[in-house]
Amino acid sequence: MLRALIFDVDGTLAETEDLHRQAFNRAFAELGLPWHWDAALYADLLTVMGGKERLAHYIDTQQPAGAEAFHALAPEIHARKTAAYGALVAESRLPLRPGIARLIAEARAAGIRLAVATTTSRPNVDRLLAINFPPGDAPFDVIAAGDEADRKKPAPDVFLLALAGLDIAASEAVAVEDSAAGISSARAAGLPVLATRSRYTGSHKLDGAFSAVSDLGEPGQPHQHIGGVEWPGGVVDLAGLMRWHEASDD
Ligand code: XBP
Ligand code: MG
Repeated sequence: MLRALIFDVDGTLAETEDLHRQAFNRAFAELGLPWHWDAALYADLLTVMGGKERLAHYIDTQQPAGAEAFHALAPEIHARKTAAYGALVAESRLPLRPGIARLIAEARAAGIRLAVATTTSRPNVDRLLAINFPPGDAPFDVIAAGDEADRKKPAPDVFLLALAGLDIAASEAVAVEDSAAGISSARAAGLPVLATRSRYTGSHKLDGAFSAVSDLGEPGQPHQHIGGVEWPGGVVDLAGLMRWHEASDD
């Protein structure tokens, strides 16, 4: 029986990733570091999940000017990046992706529980939810985020943490993800995955997902089907997910 949906955040709930990129650039500029990440470089760096880990990977692989300052400055860079990201999300009133609010509302109405499993830091999740849900009405029963898990995606840790918080088995939930590393992480935790491709995961193979689509879709605004299970009218809704889940139990 389907009892919960577990959502990734960056690229899945919202197109956050370019704001992460801009926030890193703001932090570099504030600290006088001569580094700048353009969209093409950021797409490459995104193979490493987690902002602190991504930064260390950049220093190790690109050895940019000023790299010797990195180790002493790393916590300060990341703290400034988190502050800048929060400001950018609020300034841009970053919306949820198509179908996310609808599916969340359908799940709440049906008593299906909701969780988040993300690599991003907890304040980033809180900020996105604060501008998209009324105060005191954030829909998630469980949020597993950032360093709360021992290992970042593609390790299964953060999805296992979400499942433990929900106190359910992986067979009772569906994960929603946008990246290859996220799909691997959820699959390693035993979860079936619905993939929605995002701006920065356009080139990712979405192998391992039982269905891959451009987004959840809305009535009158159908998604594009990419692979696997297809959804009537180009819209993923709770009824369709429940039908798929029941059939996959056979
Ligand atoms: C995507 C990520 C995140 C952000 C950066 O996470 O890799 O690390 O890019 O956030 P997900 P931090 O798709 O799992 O939500 O700087 O806070 O780590
Ligand atoms: Mg993601």
